[in-house]
Amino acid sequence: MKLFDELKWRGLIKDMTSPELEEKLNEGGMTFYIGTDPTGDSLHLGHLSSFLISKRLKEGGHHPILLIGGATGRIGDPKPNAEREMKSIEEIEHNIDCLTAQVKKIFGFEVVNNYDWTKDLTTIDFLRDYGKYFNVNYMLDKDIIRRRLETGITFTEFSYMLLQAMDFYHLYETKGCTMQVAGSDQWGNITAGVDLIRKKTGKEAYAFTMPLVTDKSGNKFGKSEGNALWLDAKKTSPYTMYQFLLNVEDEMVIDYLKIFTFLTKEEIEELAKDHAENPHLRNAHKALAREVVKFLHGEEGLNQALKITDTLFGGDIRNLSIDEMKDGLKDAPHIEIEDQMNLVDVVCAAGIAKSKREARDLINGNSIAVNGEKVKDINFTVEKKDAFNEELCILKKGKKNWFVCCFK
Ligand code: 545
Repeated sequence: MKLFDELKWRGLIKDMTSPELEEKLNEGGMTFYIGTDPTGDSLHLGHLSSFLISKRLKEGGHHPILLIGGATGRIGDPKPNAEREMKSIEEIEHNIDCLTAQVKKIFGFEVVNNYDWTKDLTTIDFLRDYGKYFNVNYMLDKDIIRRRLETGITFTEFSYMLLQAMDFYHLYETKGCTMQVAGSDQWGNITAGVDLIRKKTGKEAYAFTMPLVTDKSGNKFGKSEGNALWLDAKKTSPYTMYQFLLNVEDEMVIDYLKIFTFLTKEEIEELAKDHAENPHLRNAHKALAREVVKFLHGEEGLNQALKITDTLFGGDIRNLSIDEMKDGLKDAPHIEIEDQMNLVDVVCAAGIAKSKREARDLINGNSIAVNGEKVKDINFTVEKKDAFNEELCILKKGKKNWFVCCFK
């Protein structure tokens, strides 16, 4: 399949600057860039889709540049509703370091920082060499700016689009970069760059955006209970990422396979068929979770996610390290117990049984395991010295109901 058709099929093209781009994309050989501001110390799942495009384009014979917005991050891309809080320089610098390392690690592409070519530009030169190319009416007509006119916008944020436009022009001049790619929220900033290049050089540059990824109700994808799913394994473990993807909405799983994996059209169509016929097998979900976790965290991260998943699905908790236990059981009920406590009381305290009698019945019925071993003795004492790392005592009821006891 040709690159353009493939991107279309995956649902990765929303707006394009010109229809010529189809052929340009298919031909290969363009240098392009995608940018991100250091507003956080890690990318999350919501950003991943547009960064993955850079890999797809690279495979199609184009040359990627990843830009970290050291300059633009000091200003803040206007949000449609309100002015951003300015971040401290220390925080921005920290985020730049984290993000640069992260994108290098995940994508291995050339990374540039726009602070390098803007920090020495004087205000006078800025106004003469760039400001003069922007009619304020043109700027006011940009979607985001229009949406901010009611609530107001500072001159600082209003100027943001000029900085992003300057970047495109700079990369065009210094690196022969002729295309910019991003999520659709960036359309205004991107076209400002295309227009600047045309005005300053008389030449045409290109861009396309991809739709922002959403869930089936149209909400931004990539948050679970208000928490972002970070690409940094220290912030979101491979297991947590795996579980999130394993549980995406059935109606969306095929779309996500197209957006987030490098599986081929044939493979995805096969999974779509399987998902339609045997939804309970969750093969499409498993493929999505497996592919994304493997891409982000390698075989090792995937194996860890699978090991925790399998263990919690009826396996032996002793197979896990203490960190894996904590990771896998972070959403399980947690209770505090004394250093030595009768199992019957622990079972009640954990809410596993409503009465001592019920607790005894469960223990007698062989339903309770402590630290991986079935306990049938109702006089059993749960003791700190037997706990994992003398820290965690793990109870299981039945096959896969887990409870974590921590000592006071
Ligand atoms: C700055 C200078 C340039 C080109 C681009 C930029 C950044 C751009 C922007 N992009 C977004 C972003 O989010 C914060 C990430 C936190 C670590 O604001 N003005 O920086 C997102 N971008 C990826 C996609 C996006 C966009 O990084 O383009 O659409 C999200 O999917 O919102 O010369």
